Amino acid sequence: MGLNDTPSSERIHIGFFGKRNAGKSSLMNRVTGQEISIVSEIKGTTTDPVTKTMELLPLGPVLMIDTPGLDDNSELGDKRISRTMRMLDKIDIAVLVVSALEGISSEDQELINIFQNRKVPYIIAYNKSDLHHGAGAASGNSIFVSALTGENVHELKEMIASFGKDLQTRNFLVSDLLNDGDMVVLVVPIDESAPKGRLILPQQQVMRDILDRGCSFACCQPSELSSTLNSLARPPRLVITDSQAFEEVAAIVPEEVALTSFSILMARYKGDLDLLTGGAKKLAELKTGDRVLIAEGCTHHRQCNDIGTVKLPNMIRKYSGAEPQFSFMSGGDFPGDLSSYDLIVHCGACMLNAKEMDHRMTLAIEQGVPIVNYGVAIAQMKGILERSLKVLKM
Ligand SMILES: Nc1nc2c(ncn2[C@@H]2O[C@H](COP(=O)(O)OP(=O)(O)OP(=O)(O)O)[C@@H](O)[C@H]2O)c(=O)[nH]1
Ligand code: SF4
Ligand SMILES: [Mg+2]
Repeated sequence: MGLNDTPSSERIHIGFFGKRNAGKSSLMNRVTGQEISIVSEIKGTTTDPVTKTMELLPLGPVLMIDTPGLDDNSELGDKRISRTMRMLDKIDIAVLVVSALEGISSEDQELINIFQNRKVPYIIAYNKSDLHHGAGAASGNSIFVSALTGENVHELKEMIASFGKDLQTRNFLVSDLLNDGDMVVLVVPIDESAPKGRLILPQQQVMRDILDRGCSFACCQPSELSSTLNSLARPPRLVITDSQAFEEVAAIVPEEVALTSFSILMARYKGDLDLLTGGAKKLAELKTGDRVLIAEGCTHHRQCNDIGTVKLPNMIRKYSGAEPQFSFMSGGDFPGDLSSYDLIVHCGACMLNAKEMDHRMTLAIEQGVPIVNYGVAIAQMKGILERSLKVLKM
């Protein structure tokens, strides 16, 4: 990801699904205007999801995802299908590509049922309209297109954009808590877990949101916090700290100044803060032998380092006074069956889009398993959760 790019987690995800040879790759190439995905007359050409970021006006930044055909019955095909199904967890809008010559097959109908069950808005694109006489115009959520001639591809893009409009009622990270002219202090410890030469995504996003609101911020390490606060003409509206420095920062920031953490703001932005604070209560109740799933949204976790694997389990042992059994998972792996767990502790999900985190939380709710995230869990165990939630309730 370049510095100037919108991160994928903030983009609307648009997936192309359908049978092999329906023309998914051809159509995605047409829509993006680039030869991103390989096209051939051989069935099963696309074997792994292929993605392309683009600006889809008037919608804004999107991520286009081409998927393998879902009608492959081989053993390898089963793996592809499960990977494509996992893709569905993060799709905001689906384009079902159907050959206009063949019409909707049973596999297509199965996909439609899945879209409907998961409430994913979908468009049916009848492709290869150049070969099909009597191809109609767009109606409702279906449209006749030709990836070969480009017919109606512009209309398809407009249809996608109009389906996406409803998704744009986006949440705010912090700007809704601020008034004109407010000043915010950000505390960013630069320790060995900080990436070299840059700030991490949640910090960048908070800064951008403050700027968008026309407010300002000062940013310092914990060791400079006292002097930074002293240098201000009046107390800041809010102090936002990295969770790991929470205790140290809480001791410095006067009680009457609002204090919260990047990860609590992130939890409110991406997730269901009530659900996560509810899940935090379970930490104190854990017993020896209880099963705790620690789940991370990406595998490279440069930003998270050993928080999930080392620091959190140690904190949890100490806080609960028990020896729970920890399991770890990262990246796209998130089990559909959570019933064997007593608690799920999820990372801040900065690399996951809201849709995917939503899906994970829904699984936890449906199966009655408490879920908490790193930031909320750390705040709870350090005894500062209440204080950091206060500003959000005003
Ligand atoms: N005539 C015509 N041929 C098309 C059109 N779109 C795709 N094709 C052809 O259909 C064949 C399959 O196209 P792909 O885009 O590879 O299909 P796919 O759905 O991605 O297939 P898999 O990756 O195998 O699942 C290719 O030979 C394309 O040239 C179209 O609009 N009209
Ligand atoms: S918060 Fe989760 S998604 Fe973000 S870097 Fe850490 S492990 Fe990856
Ligand atoms: Mg393909």
